[in-house]
Amino acid sequence: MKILQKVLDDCKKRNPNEPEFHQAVTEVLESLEPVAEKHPEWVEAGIFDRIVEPERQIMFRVAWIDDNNKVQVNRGYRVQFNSAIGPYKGGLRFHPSVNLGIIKFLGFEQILKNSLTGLPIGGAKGGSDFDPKGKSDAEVMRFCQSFMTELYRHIGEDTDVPAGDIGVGGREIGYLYGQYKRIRNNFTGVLTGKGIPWGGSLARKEATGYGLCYFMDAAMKDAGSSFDGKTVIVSGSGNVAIYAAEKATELGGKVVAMSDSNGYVYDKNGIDLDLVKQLKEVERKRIKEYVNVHKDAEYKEGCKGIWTIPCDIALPCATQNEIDEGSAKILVANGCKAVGEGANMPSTPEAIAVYQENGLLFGPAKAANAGGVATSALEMCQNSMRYAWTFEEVDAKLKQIMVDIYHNASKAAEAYGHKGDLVMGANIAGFEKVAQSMYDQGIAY
Ligand code: NDP
Ligand code: 2IT
Repeated sequence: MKILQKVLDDCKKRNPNEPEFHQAVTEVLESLEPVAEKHPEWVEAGIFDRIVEPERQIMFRVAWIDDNNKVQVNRGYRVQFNSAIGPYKGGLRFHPSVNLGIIKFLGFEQILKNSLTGLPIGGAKGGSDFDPKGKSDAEVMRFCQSFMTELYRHIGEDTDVPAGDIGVGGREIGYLYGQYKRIRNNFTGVLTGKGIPWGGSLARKEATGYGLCYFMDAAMKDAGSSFDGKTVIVSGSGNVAIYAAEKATELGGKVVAMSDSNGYVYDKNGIDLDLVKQLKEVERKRIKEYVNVHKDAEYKEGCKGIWTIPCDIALPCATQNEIDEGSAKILVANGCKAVGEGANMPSTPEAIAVYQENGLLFGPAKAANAGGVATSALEMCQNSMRYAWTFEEVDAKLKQIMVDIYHNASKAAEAYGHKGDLVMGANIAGFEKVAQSMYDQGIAY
């Protein structure tokens, strides 16, 4: 890197102790060096320096009372990263590992991902170090109400529209929405992923996982391949994982393993998804319970071991940096031909290098998992119209969006002399629109 090295150095210096944020920014700036060469006017206007600095970062105390009448304190975050092409948009993550650096890496990725969808949404992310696991519904509700009692003043249907992410699903969005409406006396599309009877979009729940498979299907078709007859591994067993497994199966693949943060199940007969849905969506239990029903399936402690199972296609759908160099090498040695990222930044830079050196088809997160936020934008659109499309209508739009993202990323990579490099293609295709918009709008932020 020549032109952008200083941007990266300054960013790291200004944001110490945020390794995930550094990782996300490094990958993007490395991809954008040829764009900086082609657009000296963007360098001159400080577009690169500005895009790595959030427009606004909000941190707040969230106090709530647990079932034993004890006061608990968590920290809430909302990082409004970039509003060049639309209102801030991105999920909320509730997980004990959440800190500012993680929210910033997610918010930064979200800028380019949201641009790739072709829809008018800026980039943001938020959340808390609150752990919903093991909490009663009443505790989760009190936490969400307290969280929203601060957050409401920073968001709005044309300002910032949060949604779900790890630890935030339909239940949490419901409690958050109820509190927002109560405070504002206002029924608007301020959150997405809402329940279907109260303004949610059909197919939003399925969208990230389905979209991942639509993206990989388009990419594999271009390479003369498909899901049909392939062995697939899906890590995680949350929202993204379940619907990635469902669509991969529908497209002819056989999903043989899924996981949670404790361990993984291997079912050589193909994962019983109805059981996984029952365990995870309804009963909120651990994946190890799977083997109580399917006695011939195996459960192993430790989630990393899932990558040692031979597969043709790997779909990491749990969390960041879940595939390291060692796991990537094992995947390759076992004959894996394609990796599609449902989670955000699930592969370390060293793992990505292994995929690329070995010619794997690699669908990077900000392109491959954009179907969730794209469908959130479709939910916003329906809310604005006060109208609702059918499942089939939303699903058809989602599919078209994912095919378009694949082709746009693929074309951008080729245009810059890196045919087949979807990491570079996605970063460039997502960035160009945001950069031009920031340039047109002057030194606004
Ligand atoms: P969920 O909370 O529904 O599920 C998360 C899954 O990942 C669970 O199975 C969880 O296991 C596992 N997991 C979480 N943290 C870890 C960890 N540190 N190590 C191993 N496993 C872990 O979240 P989602 O399915 O919504 O999100 C999964 C990924 O997809 C995240 O990276 C998220 O950012 C990304 N994503 C989500 C979108 C969405 O629309 N929801 C859109 C685009 C990307 P356990 O139950 O044990 O914690
Ligand atoms: O990472 C993501 O794209 C999400 N968690 C979805 C965000 C959204 O606003 O739907």
